[in-house]
Amino acid sequence: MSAIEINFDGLIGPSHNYAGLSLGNVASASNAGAVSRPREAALQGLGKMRRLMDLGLVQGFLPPQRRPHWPVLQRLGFRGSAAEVCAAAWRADPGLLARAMSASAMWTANAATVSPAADSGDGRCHLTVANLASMAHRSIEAEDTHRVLARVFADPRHFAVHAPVPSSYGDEGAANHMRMARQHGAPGIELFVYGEARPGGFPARQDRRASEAVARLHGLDPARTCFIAQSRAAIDAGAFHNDVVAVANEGVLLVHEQAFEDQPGVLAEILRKLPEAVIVEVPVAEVSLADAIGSYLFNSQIVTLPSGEMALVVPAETQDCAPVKAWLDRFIGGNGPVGRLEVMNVRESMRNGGGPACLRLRVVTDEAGRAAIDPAFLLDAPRWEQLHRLVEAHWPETIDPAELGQADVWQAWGAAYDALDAWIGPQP
Ligand code: SUG
Repeated sequence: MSAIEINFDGLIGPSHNYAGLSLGNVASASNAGAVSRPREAALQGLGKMRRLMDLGLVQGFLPPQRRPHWPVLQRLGFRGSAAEVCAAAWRADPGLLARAMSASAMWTANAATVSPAADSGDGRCHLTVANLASMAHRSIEAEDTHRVLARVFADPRHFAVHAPVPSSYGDEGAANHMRMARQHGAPGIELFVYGEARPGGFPARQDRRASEAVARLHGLDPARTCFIAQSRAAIDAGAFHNDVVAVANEGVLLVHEQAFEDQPGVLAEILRKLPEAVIVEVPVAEVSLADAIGSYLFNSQIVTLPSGEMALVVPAETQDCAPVKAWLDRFIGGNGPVGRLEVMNVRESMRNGGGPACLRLRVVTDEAGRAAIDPAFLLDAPRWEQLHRLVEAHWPETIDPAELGQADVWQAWGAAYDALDAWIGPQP
């Protein structure tokens, strides 16, 4: 099967702001209260999409979700007109209103877990929507995410979209899942990384039982599936998702030495299940966990270019951290599996803990599967230009989170969502 990987990036929404909502996410906490720049944020994200398109890759996008999220505010007992509901929620608890206003659906690595046809029991690509149960502002994403994924991947001959697993078991989607295979289209191994929190430490967001449920739903072969405990040291250093300390593409795994609780055992298991795996382990002596997490070295995309060469798509912050930059220069300049470095400016998203890899959901499919995807969510150059213009016209320039309670702030987002909905068009 000639397979292709499509990256579906989250279009950063007009409500993008810094409310400090994610315990255990160091960037989110340290930028809490800062003024955000939603238009610039969305244009930075579009810039990344365009670069990957120009490198010859297939690029899709998922739209931002409407905020404020009225259903959750209503379920919390706020009644009246939109303005009354928001004013009352703000008076009751500004943090509560901020949670209903987050643009966090931009991080589509948390939208779902995806298993390509070559791994699943029935030869279809399976997607399970993530429940994001651990964080209040993220748990409200699942319903709309399910709706949009069911639309994008509606063809049951190629895709199966599953509802989230019950919220008693936290599931954060692809951010805690890696797939390795000789090539995208070949049968591969699937690696599910879960957390076990230390009492008094940061929360572990991924429950092993959720990962096991996803593997069952996708019909994965147990002989080609690994369940891996994330290291507590990594969680406590701020690696709230595995994709902050590891990234894989085809046969290559790039991983920090302190990513997993039983690192030697995990690496041996990977090599046993996929003997051709190439594991690049970054030693703590060269890059500390703090530098890995501060620079988001591992929150990179490794992509296979049409030439067969691999590129590493890193955030600009990696260039500001001397040990990380030195490691990258050696890695790319050496004889390793990755020959090309692409540096991206996604600083607005990064300040909330979302690097290049957080912003994308990868879907491996074949030509027939690609043809079955709703084309409204795929980009070519003219459509990218249109989306760019739409963002320039409708996204606000700045948001001060201290002003989220003011009606004119959130009312302005409505025109942006309406323009985007009109551009995407109705369900075929
Ligand atoms: O869930 N930040 C997100 C970042 C998600 C990154 N995704 C991956 N690693 N794949 C989170 O912690 C911060 C929102 C705020 O504080 O306003 C936030 O939700």
